[in-house]
Amino acid sequence: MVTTVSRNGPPRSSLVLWAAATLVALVVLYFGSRAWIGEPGLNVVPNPTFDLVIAAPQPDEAMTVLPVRQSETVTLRIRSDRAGEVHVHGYDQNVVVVAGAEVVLTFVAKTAGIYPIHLHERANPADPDSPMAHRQLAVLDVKAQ
Ligand SMILES: [Cu+2]
Repeated sequence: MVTTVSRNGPPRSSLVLWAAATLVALVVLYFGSRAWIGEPGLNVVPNPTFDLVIAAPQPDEAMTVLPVRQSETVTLRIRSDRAGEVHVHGYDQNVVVVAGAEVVLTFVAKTAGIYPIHLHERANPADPDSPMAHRQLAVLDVKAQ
């Protein structure tokens, strides 16, 4: 019995590996270049989702900067240990939060600038007549296109 093997190029398994490696390289280049378009040193991803956690005794993310490019969709995933309302000042975006639940707020970052994100809650949660407190959770930094 004679077995004839003919090949026109590298074995098939080698071709699949090269194709997969090339695809991975292209994906890395594509997303790498997109991240690179932002300001140097600023990690800006397209249409970002940010997780905000509101936890006792008070939010401690006041200086957290959330970088976004203008015209992109921003999603805030918010988990809270208390009742209140999260407000993106300047964009006039609000969402009610309750203790133990996660809520999602999505909007388009139409205008460039710096916008504070606050938790609005009663200064004294035990007193429903106490004034509203504005506790800063983070800052939205919308970069002009
Ligand atoms: Cu406020």
